[in-house]
Amino acid sequence: MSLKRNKRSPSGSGTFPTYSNFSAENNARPTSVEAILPQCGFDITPNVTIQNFGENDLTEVEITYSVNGGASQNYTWTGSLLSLQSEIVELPAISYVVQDVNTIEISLSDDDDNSDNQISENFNIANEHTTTINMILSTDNAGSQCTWDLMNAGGETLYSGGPYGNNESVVEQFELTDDCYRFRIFDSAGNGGGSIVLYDTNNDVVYNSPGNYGAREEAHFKTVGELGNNDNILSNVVIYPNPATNNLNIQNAENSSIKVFDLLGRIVALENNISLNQQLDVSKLTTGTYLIKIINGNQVKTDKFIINR
Ligand SMILES: [Ca+2]
Repeated sequence: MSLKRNKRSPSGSGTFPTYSNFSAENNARPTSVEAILPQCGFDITPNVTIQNFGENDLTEVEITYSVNGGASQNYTWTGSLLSLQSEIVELPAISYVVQDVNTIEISLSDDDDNSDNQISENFNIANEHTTTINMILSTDNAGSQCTWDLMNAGGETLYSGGPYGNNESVVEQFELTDDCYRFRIFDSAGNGGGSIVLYDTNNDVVYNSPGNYGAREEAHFKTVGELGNNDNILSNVVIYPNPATNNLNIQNAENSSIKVFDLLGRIVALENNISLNQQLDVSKLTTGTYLIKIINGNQVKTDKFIINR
């Protein structure tokens, strides 16, 4: 079905043009769910984009959502969206029991077209790392804005640090037991800070940022004491450089497939049967954070990398 859009002159003080000839008068639809990074099972606050796909202004939508088929929560969005305008709605935190693969299902209240009211998104359990984690943090010219913490799945803070002086280099080592953890980095001014990397004793990166973490970012990871016993043929995979500019090297993943996703979950690169020292051309990817999934048989390794130019 094609949709005719008759553009009229913008009216009122807004600059958004008005459209007409929609098949429905009152019609909202969810267009995307922001990708959810691997999780330990802490409450999540999903972000869903809703769009007015009807003729009339959209002022209220009831959003119902649940994770892994658990208890539903409702949230009533109110606002004002003209035809085709959209808005990102941050839904209140929802608790759930984490599984290897998790699904959030979101639906909007009944309107003139209920066929487009549902959307869902999958996210994985946190990646596995060794029980010793190293952190290197470099503060910028505003080290007093920088703090961080590390919490176990029970919600207990085991390590924390900051605020710091300017242009300091901070090195920490976390000795952990088998559990799932949440690391968080904060900037009290909301504009990020210096670079930071967390990595395990196999040199696998747990979290890495050149500093553009805004007010905060977080990374979840599981620890497994016996990791590295070659039961996972992807445990020696090395992905570098990070941040990358034009090429990304994927080493020790011979014959695997790789898929690269943007944070909206869209596949932006795909390569099958890769070589031992595979080079992936990422020159066409825009600046930002990406997920790379390496698949070999039933083994999967997921990592995050940044394109920075
Ligand atoms: Ca609808």
